[in-house]
Amino acid sequence: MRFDVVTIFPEYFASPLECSILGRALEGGIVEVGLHNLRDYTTDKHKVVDDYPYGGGGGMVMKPGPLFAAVEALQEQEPRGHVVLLSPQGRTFSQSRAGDLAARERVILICGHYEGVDERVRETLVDEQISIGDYVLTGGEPAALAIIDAVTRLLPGALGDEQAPDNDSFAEGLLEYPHYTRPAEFRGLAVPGMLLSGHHEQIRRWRRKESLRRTKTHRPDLLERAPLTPEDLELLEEIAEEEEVGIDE
Ligand code: 9D3
Repeated sequence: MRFDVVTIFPEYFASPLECSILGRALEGGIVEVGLHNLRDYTTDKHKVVDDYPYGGGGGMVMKPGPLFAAVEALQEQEPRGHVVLLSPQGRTFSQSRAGDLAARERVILICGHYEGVDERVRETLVDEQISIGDYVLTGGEPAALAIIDAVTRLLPGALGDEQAPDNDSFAEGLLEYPHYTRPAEFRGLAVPGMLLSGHHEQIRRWRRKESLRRTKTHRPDLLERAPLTPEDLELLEEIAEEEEVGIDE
């Protein structure tokens, strides 16, 4: 799969793309990332990419000309890219949106800046707008990186020998159970005895229960949407009873 990123800060992406799983996926040819400086698609001496808003008011708007020129130049190459504008107005990114993008051969990511982009870019150049959540970034670049990261690790071979991507927390709809490693006691804090018991079936059930407990406490919204088995309902019943005891004591 290939990403093409249109940005006024191509250098922003350099070290994240070299590191860890992303770096290895690039080296192994599992993913390609093309970085395109928007200023290269300007035609004026000062390489201006923004201008004042019609109608007045504060802030600057990204001019349509350079964005159209950049995307049209990229779309001359095969295959055609799915064009995503990173924008606070977009649909919120999620594990399932990552999966949708991972199925595409080519994605063009446009990083916005200033107060936003000229509306004609949105209307005619862009296939989809994506936000990464309800907080204000300085621009679309960190959002583009988050998307490249989440999508790349889903590509076949990207995780190497490490765990399969569909084994993760959000993919299953629950938060992860607590993890421990050596030593068995650290600064007086013990690892739960169950994990040292060697009873694999009991360990599996304990982990599932702790997953459910955490999700109930920290992300009740996820629990509502998660596909729950009859065993899960039984475990949630146990958790509710433990909580009731907690209130009395
Ligand atoms: C006053 C209105 N602001 C919108 C919240 C203007 C504005 C602020 C910051 C417009 C763009 C930006 C820069 N942010 C992004 O380009 C962006 C973003 C984000 O800020 N949060 C979450 N996801 C994204 S994707 C792109």
